Amino acid sequence: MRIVVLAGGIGGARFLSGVRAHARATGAEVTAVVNVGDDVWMHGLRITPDLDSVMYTLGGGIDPERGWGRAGETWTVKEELANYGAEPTWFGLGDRDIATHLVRTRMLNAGYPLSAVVAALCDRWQPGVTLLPATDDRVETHVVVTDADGTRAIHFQEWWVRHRAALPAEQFRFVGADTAKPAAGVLDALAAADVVLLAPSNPVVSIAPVLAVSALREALVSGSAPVVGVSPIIGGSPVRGMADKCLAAIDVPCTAEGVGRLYGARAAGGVLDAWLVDTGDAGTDVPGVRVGAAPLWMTDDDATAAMVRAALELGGAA
Ligand code: FO1
Repeated sequence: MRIVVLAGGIGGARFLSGVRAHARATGAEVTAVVNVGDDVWMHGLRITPDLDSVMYTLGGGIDPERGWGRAGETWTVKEELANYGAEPTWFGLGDRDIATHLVRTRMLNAGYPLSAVVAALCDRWQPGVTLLPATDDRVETHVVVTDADGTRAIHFQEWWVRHRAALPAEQFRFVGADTAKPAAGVLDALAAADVVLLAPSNPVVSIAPVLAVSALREALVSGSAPVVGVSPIIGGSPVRGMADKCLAAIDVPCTAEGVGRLYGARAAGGVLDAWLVDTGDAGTDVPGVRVGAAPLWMTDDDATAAMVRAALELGGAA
């Protein structure tokens, strides 16, 4: 069986670890199509947070508490940059992590597409799934905010890290999405898929920027593979991160039902065939979508693998 997973960063990485566990037990092949909307230039280096969270998590290099960056990290370069007053000082680049960004930036500057960079980095990390960026083009999530300086769009990382999403987001813009094309390998993976899973990632700033690549969304909705989403909201709260603040910004209720309706039924212009919610949200109703319930707390790989099996069964792909 060929499984394609659309995913963001930290929650997506944890989910993919369970998908990989299921694949190892069943011989399935897994391709992860990962959000690039968080990507950013910092100190002249191209940073790709969601791709790195997935690569480090599946490759065994992640710092498990943070969910980003490397385990056993040191921060000497960050401190030295701060001593020079080199802004931004609010974004932490670890010494080990910087090596990844240096290799990436050098390859991008040499003309390699991001998908080739990811493949090269994964040569070292061996994540055990095929890792693809949603697009090789520049798509960045910018957030429209208003504060004493007036109304302006700031990069997602500034909103998320510098302001801890405390500035109310008025709008999310996926800059570049209107002309971005799916990365090399993405359309082939979707065409060959037996099932497509939407990871329980942030629906607004992780899954939406992936679906904003129009040819990717088109391939998803016109493909033959069932599309099964896994709710990132349990009992009205996000499993992790600040999905509640993102959903509030677009007036979507922070519920499994609200997110399921945001994604919508494939037959009604949305993308879902099925929607897996936590057992506590079993009454969820999404018109035109088959709703199933299973425990959604990703406490370890076995628990997550059980979620994956439930999602595959719900999609009729087990
Ligand atoms: N998150 C923080 O809260 N503070 C940081 O200083 C920070 C630095 C950072 C560096 C590299 C990287 O790949 C991720 C980093 N993140 C940091 C996490 C990042 O903002 C988020 O993981 C994603 O963008 C949201 O999913």
